[in-house]
Amino acid sequence: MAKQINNQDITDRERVILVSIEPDELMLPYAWEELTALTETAGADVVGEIHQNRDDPDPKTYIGSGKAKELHMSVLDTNADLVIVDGELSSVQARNLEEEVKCRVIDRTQLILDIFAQRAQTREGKVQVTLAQQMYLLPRLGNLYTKFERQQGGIGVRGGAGETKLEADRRKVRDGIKDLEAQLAEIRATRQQQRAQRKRLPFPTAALVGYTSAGKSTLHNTLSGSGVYADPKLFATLDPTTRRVTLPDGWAILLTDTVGFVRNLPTHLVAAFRATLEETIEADFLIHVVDVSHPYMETQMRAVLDVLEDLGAGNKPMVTVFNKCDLVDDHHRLTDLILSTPNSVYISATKGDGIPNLVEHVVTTMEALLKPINVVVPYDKSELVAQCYEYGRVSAAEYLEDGIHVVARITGELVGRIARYEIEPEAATEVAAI
Ligand SMILES: Nc1nc2c(ncn2[C@@H]2O[C@H](COP(=O)(O)OP(=O)(O)O)[C@@H](O)[C@H]2O)c(=O)[nH]1
Ligand SMILES: [Mg+2]
Repeated sequence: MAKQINNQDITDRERVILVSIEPDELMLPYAWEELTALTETAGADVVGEIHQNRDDPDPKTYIGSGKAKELHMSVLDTNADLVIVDGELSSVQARNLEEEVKCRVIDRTQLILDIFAQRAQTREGKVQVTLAQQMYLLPRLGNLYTKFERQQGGIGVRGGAGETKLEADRRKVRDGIKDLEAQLAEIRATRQQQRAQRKRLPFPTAALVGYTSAGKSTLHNTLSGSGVYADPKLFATLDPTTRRVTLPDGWAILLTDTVGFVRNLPTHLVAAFRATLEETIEADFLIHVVDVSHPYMETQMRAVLDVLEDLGAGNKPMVTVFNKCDLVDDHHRLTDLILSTPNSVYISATKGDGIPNLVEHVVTTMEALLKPINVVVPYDKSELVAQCYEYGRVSAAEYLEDGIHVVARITGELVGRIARYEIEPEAATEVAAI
């Protein structure tokens, strides 16, 4: 079994200073917004930002030494615990910068890996993230040592005499990677089976997908409010990113917030990222949140749809939400988008504009997923009838001698439990006539 590496870089509510060398002025606000959203997703607070405009990072300290001094002052002023650099650091840069600012320094990749580690739920997801963490570590091992590598072991030690500590460590990590890859292959072989066994809830479920900082978490909060769960036991097993959303007529869906797509995701993190999206495969339908004010909106939408397609979630019903409409002055553009995108709405998650319209679309999408049933449920199984009321839409119910006759539309999961009491439509009229 692989060693589980969980959330090793960031702990709750750490105070973080962000560092960027983004040279493109147009992109800088988006870079800040994204890195902030990622930091908050990891559970930390941003207390400062330091920018240096440069095309290439400084090979020794990432930012120039003058900026590094400024960063050190900023760390002292804000009492920060951690610095996060919006790029990839070599271990030389990380070590030098840490010495300069007297504070822990991590890069964007470590931050993303941290979030993935927090969010991965399935065994496959966890193994996938551990694998990405090991791959990140491997090329950085060399620089963790001084140039005087120690000789390790002697005769009889695996690897033989003369193997340096560095070589031994690299070998250990490589062996670990091989082992994780083997585990993945084995998990994939049995995946279908596991999915079938997983206990599903009778609620319709939806997942929020879209780019980081599109506004998924804001919308998740807006929609779920602080609803009290009807059945605490049922929800005790849910992960904290899933909440119940009560719809206007009293029915509910379960809504999961996902990590979100990341701008310029390092390629070696793609597999781990996909593993965190597994809940979207389980969801009955998707809510695709798009930042309508973003200059690369179309590219981002395309990327999201392509990955969903690859994951086998391409055919799921989807509501497209053009968010942050408060930042768009061109009203025609918004209406054109709505007209050219099926089942779409525009909203402002922060201002609350368009939320009732979105809820209407959610309701219609959910209703289309319910399946019709016509059953006579024996009295000793009457809890099934209660569930029809709670999780579906009951159009008729009648207490008969041998059971409760119910005509309703319910979720696929509940259909599985109740289908054996199904009656023929003709039989139904007979029953009703008695
Ligand atoms: N102007 C504006 N900002 C928004 C809106 N929705 C979200 N934001 C901001 O966008 C940033 C990212 O939002 P967040 O919900 O964390 O995005 P996520 O990464 O998709 O979960 C936050 O600063 C939000 O306050 C909106 O409708 N209008
Ligand atoms: Mg979020």
